[in-house]
Order: sequence, then C-alpha cells, then structure tokens
Amino acid sequence: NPDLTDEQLRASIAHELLTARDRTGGLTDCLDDNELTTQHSTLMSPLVWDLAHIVNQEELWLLRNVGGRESMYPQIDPLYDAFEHPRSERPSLPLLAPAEARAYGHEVRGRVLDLLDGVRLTGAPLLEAGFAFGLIAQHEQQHDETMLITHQLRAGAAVLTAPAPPPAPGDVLPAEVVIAAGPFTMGTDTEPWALDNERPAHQVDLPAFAIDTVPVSNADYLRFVEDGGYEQPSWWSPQGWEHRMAAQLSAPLFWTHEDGQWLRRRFGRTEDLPPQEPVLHVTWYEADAYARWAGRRLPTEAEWEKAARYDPATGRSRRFPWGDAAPTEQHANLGQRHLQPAPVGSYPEGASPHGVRQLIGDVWEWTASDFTPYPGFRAWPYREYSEVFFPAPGEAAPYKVLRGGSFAVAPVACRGTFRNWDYPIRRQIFAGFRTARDAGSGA
Ligand code: AVJ
Ligand code: FE
Repeated sequence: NPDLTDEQLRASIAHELLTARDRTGGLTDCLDDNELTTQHSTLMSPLVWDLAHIVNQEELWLLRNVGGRESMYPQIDPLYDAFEHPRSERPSLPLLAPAEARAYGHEVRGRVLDLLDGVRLTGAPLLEAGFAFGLIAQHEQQHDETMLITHQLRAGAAVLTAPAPPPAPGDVLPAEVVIAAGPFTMGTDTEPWALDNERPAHQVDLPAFAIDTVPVSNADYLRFVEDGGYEQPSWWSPQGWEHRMAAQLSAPLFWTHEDGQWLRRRFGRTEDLPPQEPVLHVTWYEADAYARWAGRRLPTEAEWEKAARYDPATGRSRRFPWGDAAPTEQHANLGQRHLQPAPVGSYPEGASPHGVRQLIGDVWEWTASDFTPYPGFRAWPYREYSEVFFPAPGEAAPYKVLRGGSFAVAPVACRGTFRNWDYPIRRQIFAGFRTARDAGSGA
C-alpha cells in the first residue's frame, strides 16, 4: 500500500512474511517425513523440495542480493534452482531432510528480520517500497498454493481441515452484465509489489462485451457433461479434441460417477458434487469447449481486467473490483481460509461497479488469452519469473493466462492486475472459468 509510513511498511512486511510461514507450516507440519519426501504426483515436487526452495529463494533475494551476504550453503543452491532440475527429477536429488529444511528456514528468517530492522526501504529499485520483501512473501505464498495442489493430488486420509465458506446471500442476479465499448487502463505502474508481467500500465480499447456475473458452477458444467459435451467434437477446438481423446477426459478431474450420483474427491474426502460451487479442475480446453456449447466464449484477459478494475463513474482502473482497499473476509475467499470455493453469488461486497462477483478469489479463471508481454515489458528483477514463459519469436504461445486467484491464493499474491499462466492441458490447479460474448456496438 503506497500510503504507509516507513514504520507501517516494515510492520506489514514482517506480517506478510509471518503469514506466509504460518501457511507453509500448516501445509507441512501435518505430514510425516515419509509423506514430505514422497513424490505424490509426477506433476509436483516432493513437499520437502518446496519447503527448502522457499527458504533458498529468501536467502538469495534478501540475504545475498539485498543484504550482500555470501551463500550460506553453496553446495545446496543448485538443488533448489527450479530451472536446473525439472519436478520429475527432484525426488532423486540429495535434498535436505524435513528437519534440516525447517532449521534452514528458521536460520534464514531470523537473519531476514534482522536485515529488515536496519535496511532502507527506498533508494534502489529492489528496495523501493520493500519490493524484494514483497517478492519473497508472494513467492512463498505461491508455493503454498503449489503445496496445496500436492495435498489435493495426494492419496490417503485427509490431514487438512478448514471451515466451509458462508452460504451465498441468494439474491437474484442477472446472468451477465454488459460492459460498454471504450478504453481502459490495463496493467500498472503504481502497484508497489506488482511483478514484471503486470507492468507497464497501458491503454486498451475494447468493443462492448457481456461477461457472466458469477463463475460457471458445477451444476452448469454438469449440464454440458450430461448433454454429451465430451462426445461432440464440434464443441472443441482441434487441439482440445485431440487432448480430450488422448487423455480420455470425460469430466473434471476428481469427479466420479457412482450409482447415478456425481461425487468429487477433495483433500482426501469424497463427497456429493456441490451444485452451487464454481467448477474446478478443468483444462483450458474443457473451459473453451463448455463456452462454445453454451453459445459463448472465454473472456479475453483484457475483458476480464476491465470487468474487474474499470470504474465507469471515474474512468479509472482500481486495484480490486470493490475499490482500492486491501481484501477483507467480506470481499473475497482468499488465503486458504476455506479449503474450497464459495458458492456462486457469494461476496456481494466484493462485486465490481458493474455487479460482477467473485472475480477475486474462489477459482482461478481461464481466459482466452495467451501469456504474452505487455507493450513496453521489461524483465525484472529476473528473466526467469516471466520472460522465459513468453512465446519464442515465431512460435505459438505455450501458456494461457488465468486471472483472479483461487481460495488457495494469499491476498499478498492477488490483485486486479495479477497474471497467472499454465499449459492449456493442466487441471490439477485450482482453475475454473466464466464465459463472455460480444455485445455489439449499441450495448
Ligand atoms: C506464476 C504460479 C506460474 O508456480 O510456476 C514460483 C510462480 N515462480 N516460483 C509457478 C513461481 C517461481 C509460478 N506461477
Ligand atoms: Fe519458486
């Protein structure tokens, strides 16, 4: 937040670092050493890798790059470089044991808090508004979401619990809202902890479009499944159909059909499919096919951001759908406070000026857009955060953009400008979607 005093900024940094570490503890202290060192899915690292990687990045960015210290354990640095070892190789590396990783975390964090006490939070780009500390708090929270995905993929009895989100208010909402044609500011120059791919701010002029008021629900999606959506190639893109056939997709991941009942497994428990919850665990290809079946399409990334940030009363793009204030429990389902998305229509206080709900939190939303740089993009502070994921010159973009954050994302790593990306075949992530359509010139 740009209006903090120096003292408040330091306190908020310490709070964000602590909040992230509490979550990391909640995701790892509940499992024994064997579970922490096992690879639960080839898509994921063993949890003990994430645990030490979080610490190694904190040491690298804060103690070495900001603090000017030497590497504490140079021999382990390559083990925790995500680009040196793909996830599939990580279980066979000589990783720190869980107790060693925790001790390393404790040691680094103590030194980081000492550094935070004395360092100037201005004067150098990496220090401006505490950016490097914000980067590290966001990084740990991103891995906390990754670790929660590992929990979802893990077999065996449940180890995590959290209260269910409150019920939706149940007020009658229009299915969609129309956003009039016109320019808006996309991206940011002012969000202090924005990552490189969210910058710079730039004008985008959009034709009128309509966008769903709420995310697509399980009940909505089930109609597509039961209408034979997975058997009808005309609803799918050619690559989507090819993938649907090769991977034998027939319903979202973690859904099962037994004795005429649709069930889904979540964090080690099997339960009836909750009809009013946003659909989760679909690939981009499934979202795209559903939208075509519904006579609609996915929103572009720019449409999503205009729906989430543009205030027609002032013409300004705000930080969040509800304004510039940081998210509270009344605005959005974030931070693993609940281990599931809230029913569609929840969080009226988090609605955008047009009345679009649940843009922030609940489920990541697939957009129609490829992950590409904004005009004027500059890689910062390291090429490997975003730039290496952009399409190579002359090649098709490998990643699609997701927006808005899920129930598993912390507020520190979620805002109206935040961009996430993944392969269009991925569905272990907490991804759902909403649909859109062109609204013509008169709307
Ligand atoms: C932005 C979620 C795609 O998890 O691969 C973590 C975040 N970058 N460590 C990822 C990230 C480096 C990244 N995503
Ligand atoms: Fe990382």
